[in-house]
Amino acid sequence: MAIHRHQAGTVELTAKERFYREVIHGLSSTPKYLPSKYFYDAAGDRLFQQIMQLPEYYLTRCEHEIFVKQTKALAAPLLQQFETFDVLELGAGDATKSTHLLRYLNDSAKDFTYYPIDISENVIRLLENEMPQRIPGLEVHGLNGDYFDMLAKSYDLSNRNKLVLFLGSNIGNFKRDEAERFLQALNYHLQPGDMVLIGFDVKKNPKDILAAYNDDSGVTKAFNLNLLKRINCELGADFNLTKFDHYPTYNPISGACKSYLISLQNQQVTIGEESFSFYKNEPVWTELSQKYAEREIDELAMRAGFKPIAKYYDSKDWFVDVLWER
Ligand code: AVI
Repeated sequence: MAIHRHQAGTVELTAKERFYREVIHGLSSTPKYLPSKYFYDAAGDRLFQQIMQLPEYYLTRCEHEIFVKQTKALAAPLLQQFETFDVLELGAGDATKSTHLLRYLNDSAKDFTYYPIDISENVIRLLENEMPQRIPGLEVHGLNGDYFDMLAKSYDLSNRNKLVLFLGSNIGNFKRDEAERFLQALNYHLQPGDMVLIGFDVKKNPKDILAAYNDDSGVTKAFNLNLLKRINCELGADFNLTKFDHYPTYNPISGACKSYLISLQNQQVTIGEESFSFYKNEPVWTELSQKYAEREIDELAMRAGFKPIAKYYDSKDWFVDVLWER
């Protein structure tokens, strides 16, 4: 694939070139892996919407319950501490859960602006249209781009205190050291007194966790295989999807829930000019969904320089949203 060269010899990769490079790097590694961030093309977004409705996928329902039943408690520290503020949501998606909190804050007649941040332009456009209809009077300013670039931009737009939402156990898709670095970077981009509300999936009965990533209807399998479909469509590969199976695992000690694609036979796959051999039963690691114990979450707060303020569990204690202060 041709790479674009700019003045002074700097190389700037397009999104497609980066995708290609990361796929080639992952499949050239031992053991093979593919980055889960590439699950989310239009088909992947639709499949993830279906996953969130599955009876086995408890995460969304548990966090939704927290936002519905504990709205007042979630809002209390914010209303006590700030006169005016901004609410930023990283990876806002359809903002279903945050809508409950935003409606409560809006009804409290506080002066605030909601800044949904997402890498999808489409998501931002939809939220800018929809949110004021859901919550009349809500001020919405969508920011389309990289989380930290957009966070910095939000300070250019207003220097009010921030509440940053990072919900849905998105933090679980980072390795533990990556999560720590991400939270340190988040801390670096905030001002003293700012707050973050982060959704963590907690360690629980391993069977309940595994079932969430191995649903009976096969939606999670389709979601995992869609990554190969995307590589076929966008990078001209020739993966045969019927020759790979979905295999999730959960380690109750480490809390790592990992999904793999298993090659069902010895086979050769071509991506552009590259060719890759897969042996029968060879795994390709595609996703980490890390689960945390409460003590591990507190440690993470400390290592990233945040002060824990409050914890909001659902009624089963399966999911927690933690409020930390910078
Ligand atoms: C987006 N993320 C938090 C989901 C998770 O649970 O790791 C993605 C997902 N993968 C399989 N099912 C859902």
